[in-house]
Amino acid sequence: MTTNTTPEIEADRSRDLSQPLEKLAPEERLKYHSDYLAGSIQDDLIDEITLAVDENNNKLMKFHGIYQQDDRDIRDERRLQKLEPAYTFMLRGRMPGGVCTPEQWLKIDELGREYGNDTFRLTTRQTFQFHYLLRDTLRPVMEGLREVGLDSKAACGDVARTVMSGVHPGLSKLHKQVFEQARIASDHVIHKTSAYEEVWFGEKPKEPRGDNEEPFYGKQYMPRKFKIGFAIPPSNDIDIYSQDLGFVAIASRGKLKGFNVVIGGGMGRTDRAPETYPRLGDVIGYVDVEHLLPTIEAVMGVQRDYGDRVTRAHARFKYTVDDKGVDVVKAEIERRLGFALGPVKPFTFESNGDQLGWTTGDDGLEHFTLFIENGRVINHPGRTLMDGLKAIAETGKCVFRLTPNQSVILSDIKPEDRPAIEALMDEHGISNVPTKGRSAMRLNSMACVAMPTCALAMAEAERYLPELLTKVEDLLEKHGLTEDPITVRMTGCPNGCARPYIAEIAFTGRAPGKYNMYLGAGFHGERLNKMVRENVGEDVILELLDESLGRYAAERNPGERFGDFVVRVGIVPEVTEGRFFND
Ligand code: SRM
Ligand code: SF4
Repeated sequence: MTTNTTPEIEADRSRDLSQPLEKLAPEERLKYHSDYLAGSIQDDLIDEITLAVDENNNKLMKFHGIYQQDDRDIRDERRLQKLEPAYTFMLRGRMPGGVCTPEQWLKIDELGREYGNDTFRLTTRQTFQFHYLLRDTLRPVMEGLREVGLDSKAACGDVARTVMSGVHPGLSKLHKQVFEQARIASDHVIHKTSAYEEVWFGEKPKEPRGDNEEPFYGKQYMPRKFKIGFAIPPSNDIDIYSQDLGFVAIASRGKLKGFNVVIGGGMGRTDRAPETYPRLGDVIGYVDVEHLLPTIEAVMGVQRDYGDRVTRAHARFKYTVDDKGVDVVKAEIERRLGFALGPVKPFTFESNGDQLGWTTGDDGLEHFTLFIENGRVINHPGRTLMDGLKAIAETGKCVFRLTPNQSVILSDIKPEDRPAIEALMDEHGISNVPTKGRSAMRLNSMACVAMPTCALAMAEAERYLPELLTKVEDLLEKHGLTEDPITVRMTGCPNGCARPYIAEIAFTGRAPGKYNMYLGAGFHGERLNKMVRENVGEDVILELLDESLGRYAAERNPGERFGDFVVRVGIVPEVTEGRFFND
């Protein structure tokens, strides 16, 4: 680890890696003694007494992209019957920039049908998840993914997660160049341990795992998860200000030159714990493309060495940035880089949503962004989404690009292939046209998974938001706002997996049927929203929406966004600066 640090950083080493292990969080000891994440997972996979794994292996399996869960819909019933919980596993794949070949899509579809209850889920970080996997099916699923060049490394755990990248290839000449950098970054930050191959594929490591197993991470990996994303203006689809480390692409005459560097974003908070809070990242400077990897190492290195390893709730980079101060952290990054960051280059964002429907790129290729409500790929009567996407993948005529808004772009379609794709979409009832039940607000909505699989959910999200929106759509119709894009996001708890704190309207779960309600974020994710009602049910939510949407329809300025309007007219009170959050 680095020894020559900036004086300010050196003055506060109370929580860094130099502390004795016994003073750190239990997870730090677990990682240290885990033989680089192998633990005893292999033994647990064949334990015949239970269908679960033990607590430590459960934590280690997260680094392999797997979470143990139980079906919360039947938890109480099983407890009464004195049965162990209905244990299943969630497996999250790694998919930098969300790019998925038709062959990969078909394999994900096949595995979802065979092992995952006939469904799979697209996530807010451009990847896919299976739920309901039984422990015995984890290895076949891993093998299936491997057959098509996919894995679940670093999809979870205290490492750099799936790297996000602006998704739409038709919107910018820069897309290909930026995606390539995102892919290189993803390969660079991925953890190197051979434990993954050993546990899931029975491959013995060539050498015993020793001190060089993880040249960057070491035995204790990062203090917590670390998230990296690349945005391509004017689209802020990846919500750059919510990333631990973000890169805003800067170009000159269509050629990628470098990136503005954004540090310290994050969403997670805990109710009634003001020491936890969402934070928007700070734009601290500019680097040329050739300095991308050193910059990532420098920024991650600061968090690796100075992040809090005692209190996990305080271990995200955003708290390191606030505790030390942005300027101090920036100076330490520059010291590690050996040069000063350049001045921030101008850029403009317009939206953090997806551009839905058909777009034609400069190269003549066509792209169709298909809205997938809350990322759930499943068949419904009259809308056989899973079958339709499978049929489209079978044509082999498009690339699948998973968007940061849980949807998919059927991309790179030759004009002569478009009629065949459209015919399949029609056949399976897939369409984005904003009509009743397809308001622009719904098309700009996201909900996290929540019940019944998420262990942390306190209220419904994915299963409830569509129903709530149907009621809100009556209000939209009443006020003539059906076609106005307004972002709305819901999560089952305050952790913020659907990035609710940067939605114009947001709900975070408090208890069954009860939500905190937030209003007033910026349309392109540049301003946090603010809590306007605490722990309220549907009646209060609809009443406040009726009033504020009604006023918006009647009193807005030309082109004014809903989030800006509710701030301007004081429905969201006490705004003193552009970036705020206060509950
Ligand atoms: Fe998340 C934990 C689902 C994106 C912040 N998140 C979880 C877990 C694994 C619950 C758990 O720890 O037991 C959820 C699994 C539910 C399930 O049944 O599948 C879960 N998070 C998701 C997904 C699937 C939501 C979705 O509907 O798409 C997203 C998967 C992304 C991916 O592909 O990697 C997901 N989670 C996010 C995001 C958004 C983002 O990264 O852009 C955030 C906010 C950004 C951030 O990290 O600050 C997010 N998830 C959290 C947190 C709060 C972290 C914190 O700093 O406090 C937790 C809880 C934790 O880590 O302790 C969490
Ligand atoms: Fe679970 Fe909460 Fe994340 Fe929703 S926001 S998936 S309820 S952890």
